[in-house]
Amino acid sequence: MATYAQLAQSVIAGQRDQVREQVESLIAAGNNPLEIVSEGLIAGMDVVGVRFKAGDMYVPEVLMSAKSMSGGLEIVKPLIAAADQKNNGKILIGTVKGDLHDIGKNLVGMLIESGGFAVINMGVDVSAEDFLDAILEHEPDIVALSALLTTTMPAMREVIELLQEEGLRDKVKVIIGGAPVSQEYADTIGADGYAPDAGSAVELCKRLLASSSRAN
Ligand code: B1M
Repeated sequence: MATYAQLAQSVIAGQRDQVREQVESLIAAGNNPLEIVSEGLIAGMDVVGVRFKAGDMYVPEVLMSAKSMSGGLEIVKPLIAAADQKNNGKILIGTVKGDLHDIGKNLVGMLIESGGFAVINMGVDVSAEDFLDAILEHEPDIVALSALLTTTMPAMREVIELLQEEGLRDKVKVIIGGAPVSQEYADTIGADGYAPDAGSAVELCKRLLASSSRAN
């Protein structure tokens, strides 16, 4: 059986096939899928982030690591999503305009789904107008916005402002997350909540919908 450290190392090295094999062996040995994600896949990606920042890794290598991580996530997804199938509400999730990072957003979407919510994943580089169109079409309870770049954080404010202009702000909750985002930023732009990680995002969705159903 692979170890979490070996799995993290394969993510760092961008070895997609090896990552998939190691995830499968960890699952076969009875390891918890969420622990495989946090102790192996995310742990590897954290090292990639540090090396990328230090200039020891370049974009093509980071992309290989990202693809490896996604390959591993594909395998654990059905195991996590099968955890709880009841329908707690509908969540629309996307990475905001100008931002192409999707690993964290997909992980958040996956865990929210496993928390019993229906999830519509809009992908990356989603403009405020596209969020608006999707909100009108799908009527979600919550919109979850992800941003990984300080330069794309203002696009979250644009979504909230557009909803205000269209008179829809009180029809849908808006929550935000991503490495550079904070509770303080959520308060500044008038979001309904902030979650630092995927697990907290599930709790936040549950809390927000419980309080809105009490208010109705
Ligand atoms: Co980029 N990148 N990147 N990158 N990249 C970061 C974010 C960076 C911090 C690296 C660094 O310098 N240390 C830096 C941003 C600096 C800043 O603005 N503060 C950076 C940069 C600068 C860039 C480029 C500009 C580089 C360039 O081209 N010169 C460029 C921008 C492209 C663009 O978006 N327009 C770029 C490109 C890329 C790749 C394409 C190569 C690749 C993305 C591939 C992909 O996503 N498909 C990439 C990657 C992989 C990273 C790092 C290394 C890893 C991100 C990741 O996937 N982490 C990242 C460094 C780092 O964060 N350590 C970096 C794992 C993931 C599980 O965590 O995404 O944080 P995370 O998600 C967490 C939480 O944040 C939270 O929950 C998740 C799970 O717990 N969360 C939410 C996320 N979204 C949420 C939404 C919610 C709630 C919680 O809704 C309510």
